[in-house]
Amino acid sequence: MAKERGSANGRGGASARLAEKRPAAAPAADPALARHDRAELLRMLEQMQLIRHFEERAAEQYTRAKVGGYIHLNVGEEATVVGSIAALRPGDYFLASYRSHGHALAMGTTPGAAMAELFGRETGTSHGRGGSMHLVDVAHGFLGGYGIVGGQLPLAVGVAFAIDYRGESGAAMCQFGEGATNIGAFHESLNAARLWHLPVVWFCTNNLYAMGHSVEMDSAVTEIYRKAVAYDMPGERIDGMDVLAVREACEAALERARRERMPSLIEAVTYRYRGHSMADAGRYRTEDEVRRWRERDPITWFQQRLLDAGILDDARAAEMERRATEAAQQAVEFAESSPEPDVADLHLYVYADEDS
Ligand SMILES: Cc1ncc(C[n+]2csc(CCOP(=O)(O)OP(=O)(O)O)c2C)c(N)n1
Repeated sequence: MAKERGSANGRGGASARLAEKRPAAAPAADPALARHDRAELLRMLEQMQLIRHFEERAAEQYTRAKVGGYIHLNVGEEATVVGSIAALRPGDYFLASYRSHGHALAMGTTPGAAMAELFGRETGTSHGRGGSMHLVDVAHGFLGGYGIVGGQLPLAVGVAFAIDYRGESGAAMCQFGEGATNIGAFHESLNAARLWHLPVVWFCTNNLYAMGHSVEMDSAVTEIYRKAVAYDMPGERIDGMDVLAVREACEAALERARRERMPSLIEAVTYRYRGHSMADAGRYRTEDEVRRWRERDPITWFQQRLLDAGILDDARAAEMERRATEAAQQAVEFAESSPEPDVADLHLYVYADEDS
């Protein structure tokens, strides 16, 4: 059932081919825009801008030693974040990898609570106990970022099983990198989901590298969507720099999950501009490759489409940019001025209590 849509395929050199694919100018008529509400389109742009600014401020704060542990940014991958989450409906759940600041924000976590969690402050989403790799916001349906590669996949099976068991109408969406598709839990999870007809969408963010390993170095099958064939479920490769392509593929897959109890595997091809985490010299890729992907920037591209279609004008674009910058700055100030957890509370949140 696997198919490919709108992207290059084949082993080797995927990065170069995908980077060259985009036409320089947006087409005069943009039918994808016409399928969406104007306010929704602007909201998606606004979210991508916020995520970009939040991430850049987070990186800056990390270099000032305000953030402990590691941070993994999804700068460059914003269309995969916003497109997939825009496809969710109330009652759906989302699980992600450790590269999940943007996911938390798109799910509705306030920038202040997300930044405070990075700073390890009491006002963070997990009272500062989780940090960057373990953001979680159950009230908004965000069931967490996970530091163990692929650790979220078996959990998503459990969430989808619970949805079915309780007779709920939603679905679970589970994001992970392409590196995670080489571990046992990926295969066990897809198998169980298909076998038990669970309402789950597997969303692979293929940014072409797992730390310093290119996809060609670590996966026998480099077109990740084709791994769906092994579990007899639909698989699709999409352009992860195109927020609307991501949203539409995810909407279709979520609908299939909710109505037909048929899981799917979506592979969104994208690129992280920054290093794997903050300490990464990036010797495994060339500056020219990074530059070519930056030319396909998902935010600039989407904004230009909205300008070309008359949905946005320059003044409003500048105002949106200003608001995103300000929101990220306010998040830093909120985190900075928030209290550290009290040492007397050290024992809290180790085990769930009956109310949680
Ligand atoms: C089980 C496990 N093995 C190894 C690691 C170390 N590690 C952290 S991220 C990473 C690469 C994962 O790459 P990918 O799944 O493609 O996601 P990306 O970081 O590119 O978003 C590795 C090997 C880990 N966190 N967990």
